[in-house]
Amino acid sequence: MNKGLVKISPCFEDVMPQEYKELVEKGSYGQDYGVADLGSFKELIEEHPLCAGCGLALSMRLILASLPNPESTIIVGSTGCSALAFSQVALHNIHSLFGNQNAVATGLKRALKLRFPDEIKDVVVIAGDGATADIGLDMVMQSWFRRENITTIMLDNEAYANTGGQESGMTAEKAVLNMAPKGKNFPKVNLADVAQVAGCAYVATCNPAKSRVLEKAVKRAILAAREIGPTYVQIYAPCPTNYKLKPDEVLATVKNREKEGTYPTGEFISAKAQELFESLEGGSK
Ligand SMILES: Cc1ncc(C[n+]2csc(CCOP(=O)(O)OP(=O)(O)O)c2C)c(N)n1
Ligand code: SF4
Ligand SMILES: [Mg+2]
Repeated sequence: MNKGLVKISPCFEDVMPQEYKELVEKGSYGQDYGVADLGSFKELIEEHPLCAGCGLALSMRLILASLPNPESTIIVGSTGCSALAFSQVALHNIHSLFGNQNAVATGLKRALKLRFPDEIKDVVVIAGDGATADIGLDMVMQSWFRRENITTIMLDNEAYANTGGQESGMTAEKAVLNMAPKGKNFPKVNLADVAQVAGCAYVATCNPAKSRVLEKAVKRAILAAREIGPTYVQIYAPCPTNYKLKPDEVLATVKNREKEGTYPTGEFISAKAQELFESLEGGSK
């Protein structure tokens, strides 16, 4: 994408929302922007359909502001709450059938390499925990085993939120949800460790309460996927609707989970990724 595609036609200038105008004028296209620049523009504009306080909405806003190359990034989404927000985002994105996101991203990345061998095209999957750790796990794992140059970002709200609150593999043991009224019987899947064993060059767990940590993880993951191989970022992004939190309790919940050690942030950096990050010498924020 280039700025020309989001430019406002003169005849619509008086009806376009202010925040869209700000995105066109001050957005990150072609610049080394980061989460600190949010406030002068929003990559995800306010009128998105996600619930008030949704951890996904906040996380997506931070992810989108952290992309090192937004105009040449293609997001591959999957069915679930996050998919509903993409129509409010001025970036290339593809909606894939639920669970197929890593297969679609793999084909896309390979095709882009052939079609544009001299250009950087980042392919980034953004999908829910159900799409990533359960129904799409086969495709996720195959993309890691085959060392595909794509980044997978899981928005982990620990539930199938969009379908009313079923438990997912990422739901914590004993957690009670609308459609898991007796509490979950099994432990939470440790997909970050699985990603490491399956060949990811870089793995991070983070949350939207630490926006700088999230930004660094997303940038590192995308840069390492470009040069080395698959990368995985897992973001704890609670769902206030299904977990019956007030909208303003979401960030406190994230912080508490980190403090009590039930959802820590962390990184795994392979030797090759370490070499790459050192060679970049802080070149991008
Ligand atoms: C192939 C297929 N299977 C099942 C569904 C129903 N479905 C839609 S969203 C969803 C749950 C999504 O959960 P998750 O990936 O965690 O995203 P969230 O809504 O929690 O953000 C399911 C099971 C579907 N749309 N397509
Ligand atoms: S149901 Fe939960 S995850 Fe979905 S939009 Fe609402 S708060 Fe967000
Ligand atoms: Mg979910």
